[in-house]
Amino acid sequence: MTSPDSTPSTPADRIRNAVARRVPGRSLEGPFYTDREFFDFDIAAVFARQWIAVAVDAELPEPGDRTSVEIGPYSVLLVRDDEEKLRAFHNVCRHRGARLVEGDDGSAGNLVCGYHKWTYGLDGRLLHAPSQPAGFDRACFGLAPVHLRSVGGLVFVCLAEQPPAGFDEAASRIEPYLLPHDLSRAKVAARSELVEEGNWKLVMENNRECYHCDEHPELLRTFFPTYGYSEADIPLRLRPAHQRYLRADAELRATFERLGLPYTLVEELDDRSTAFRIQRDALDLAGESFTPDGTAACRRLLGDLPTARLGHLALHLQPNSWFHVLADHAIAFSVLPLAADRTLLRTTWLVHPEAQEGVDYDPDTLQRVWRATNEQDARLVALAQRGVSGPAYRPGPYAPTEYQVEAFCSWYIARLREELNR
Ligand code: 3BY
Ligand code: FES
Ligand code: FE
Repeated sequence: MTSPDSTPSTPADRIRNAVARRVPGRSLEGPFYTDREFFDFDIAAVFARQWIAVAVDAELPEPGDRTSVEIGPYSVLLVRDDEEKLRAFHNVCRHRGARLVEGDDGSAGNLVCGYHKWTYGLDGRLLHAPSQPAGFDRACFGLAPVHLRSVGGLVFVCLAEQPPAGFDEAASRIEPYLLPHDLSRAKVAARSELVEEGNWKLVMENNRECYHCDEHPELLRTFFPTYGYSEADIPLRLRPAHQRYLRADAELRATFERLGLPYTLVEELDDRSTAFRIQRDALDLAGESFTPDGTAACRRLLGDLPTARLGHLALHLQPNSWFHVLADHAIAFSVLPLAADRTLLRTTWLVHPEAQEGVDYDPDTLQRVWRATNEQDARLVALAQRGVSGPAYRPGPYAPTEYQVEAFCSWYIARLREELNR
């Protein structure tokens, strides 16, 4: 690789220059979304360093349950051990490196490698390695652990040896909002894995604004399109919706106060490592759920909450997740990079553990709005990817209502700077 003046430049130089050129308030230059070396750097600087949302507790309800998640080139094995504690390991056998658990979820007393049958306990200890010589020390070959934290039933892992500071503090602020919904005991009602034809950052940026929300007719039945607008910037055509929002919001606040539910907006989207936004927010129409008329999609309420009319608790975290937690169900979204131009969006729908499919909820009704919304977003992300991949693309300006997109990009650039200075 040579630069225009023919001095050799390394990938780190190209990334360093692009980071230095980044204009705040504008979208990122093309290579951030298209270039293989930038993608690899994203894995090193973000996905291998930060706390990454990968799953929900409810995906592994019983001891022995296991699942695996791919984070770029890493594969992480999640298991619930005999003490019901969730653990994460690198999904790599300590013999000759075979992938230990392939594919979907399952349950097992032990983890047996499919190659030469090395056998690990659910705590990662190597229990059995056939035909090794006397003196072979099994204690030296346990599975390599990965840091794991469950926050009110949402599972995060960190691949770094030394996780970034601040996560526990953020978790302790987020957890009180989540606990009334009792997500760690909830049941997975549905899951979807959508491969989007775009860079992971385009998926995230798209999630951080409602400037494009006209593309979501199903969602907009109940989701207020004024999300992200400051009072002064609300366009004329959204004023009637805003009036409805103000009324619903006032009523909701009274409910939250009465029930003692935390609801105030916490928005810490600055460049610190653990950046997040959390807020209980009103929904339109019946105000209960993401359905055509806003009424609950599931009759049994999470945590046996006393009313379905709680709007939605919206939680957005850097770098890769968002959640909508309602009275009747919750939806977890995690974004996992596959390649510079391909991204996996995992969506999980949760309901009360005793809610019965076909009796308390219809799975199609439960998923309809966000399946449609995800597909619509995937189309927009693919459009954006095609545009930014061409030579004519230049970074463009964010509108005020896209301030959370800017916050995401500036947080991301801060992570690249950290990595470049390491
Ligand atoms: O999931 C979200 O938070 C949404 C949906 C619409 C725009 N975005 C803010
Ligand atoms: Fe796992 Fe040989 S690679 S037992
Ligand atoms: Fe969208």
